[in-house]
This record gives sequence, structure tokens and C-alpha cells, in this order.
Amino acid sequence: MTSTLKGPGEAKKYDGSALRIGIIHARWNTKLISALLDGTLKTLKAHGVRDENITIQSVPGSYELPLAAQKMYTASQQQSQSSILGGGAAGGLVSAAQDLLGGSTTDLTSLPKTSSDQGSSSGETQKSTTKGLQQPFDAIVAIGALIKGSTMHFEYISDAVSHGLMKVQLETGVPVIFGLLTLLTEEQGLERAGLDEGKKMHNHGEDWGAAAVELGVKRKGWG
Ligand code: DLZ
Repeated sequence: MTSTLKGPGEAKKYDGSALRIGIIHARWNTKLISALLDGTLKTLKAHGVRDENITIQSVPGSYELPLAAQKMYTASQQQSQSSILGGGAAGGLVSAAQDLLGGSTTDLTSLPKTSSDQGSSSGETQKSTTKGLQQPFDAIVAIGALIKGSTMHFEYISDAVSHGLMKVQLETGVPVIFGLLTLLTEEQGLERAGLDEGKKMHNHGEDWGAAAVELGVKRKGWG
């Protein structure tokens, strides 16, 4: 990492091998999202998070991120509960949770395959893998890119999503990493996704993956 004023600074490299991470991303501004998702996955894996412990879901736009993050987390809790109870009475709840966790695939077809990115483009529902950790997510990364237009849309959505994601993490206690770019221009987005020709900035998804691992590990210690 270069020594600049901005950025998270040097951090210890945390071991993500015991973590289960959820990623929820918007599909609006797909070129940016695809690069940011790649950056996030790259750092998660560099920190030892295993493919089978990463679940990726998508929603149409950033506005949908807070609810989806909340539902993903509660579904993972239910799924984990059932693995402890061994099915039985929790069965109905669990199959609902599995539908939510494994039921859809990202539309960003260039992305590497991960545990829940297994669906076909036909939209066929697939169940979550049982190979991975059965605990609730240790952190969720919410990824979106809002680009300012000529109306007040950008301001309302940026504000609502920021507050929504904060509310989810404070209410559930699971770290929700803020991967929402609030962009005044498309150029700003290309720079922050590491896609600009001048390579002015790095891919911010890389920071989000590292933050998810750090917070996931620290939260285990916080109880
Ligand atoms: C409608 C809309 C617009 C105009 N712009 C964006 C954007 O730049 N980034 C984004 O993630 N989503 C955008 N959306 C979609 C909204 O977030 C949301 O999906 C719809 O209003 C439906 O609730």
C-alpha cells in the first residue's frame, strides 16, 4: 500500500479462514459493480476466506440493498439454527432461508463462481451448498454505485441507503461494509473501480473485502 494521507492505513492482515461472508450487490451500473465485486472477492480470498463461505446475491438497484442485507443475515441465522437443530421443527423456516441464500444468482456473468453464484442464467433455483460453514454471516458487504443525475433522486437514495445499511448493522449486530459509491460523475466511478486509463486510484472493492475480514474477526472477539 502506498503512503498517502487518505485511506485506511496499514492494517494487520486478518485471517478470514473461519469466516462466512455475504455479499449483496446492486446491478445498476454493472460495469462498475462487476469490477468492485471482483476487487472485493480478490481481497477476501487473499485473507483466506474460502469460496464456499462466500454467498453472493444481487438486487436491481442500490435502494434495495438495506432490506436485502437484513434478510440475507436473518436467513443465514435461520439456516445456522437448523444445522444445530438438525432440521425437524425448523424445517419450513430453513427451506425459506435456503431459498433466500441460494435462490438467485448474480447477473454479472463474467464474475468468478462462488458458493451461491451457482445458478444458471435461466434463473433456476439452487439450494445453498452444505460444504461451507453453517454459521450466520460474520460480515456482509453491500455494493452499489449511485451516479448523480439531473433530479434529486441521487440525494434521496444515497441518504436512504446509507442510513438503511447503518440501521441493519446496528440492529442485527453484524458488520455491514459500506460499499456504496455516491458519484458525481461516471469518471469518479471508473477511478474508484480501478477502471480509469490513468489508474489514479485503486479498486475500492479491495478495501471492502479487507474491512469485512477485519470486522468479522473483531466481532467474534466482541461476542
Ligand atoms: C432508478 C435508479 C437510478 C436512476 N439510478 C440508479 C443508480 O445510479 N444506481 C443504482 O444503484 N440504482 C439506481 N436506480 C435504481 C434504484 O436504486 C432502485 O432500484 C429503483 O428505484 C427501484 O426501487
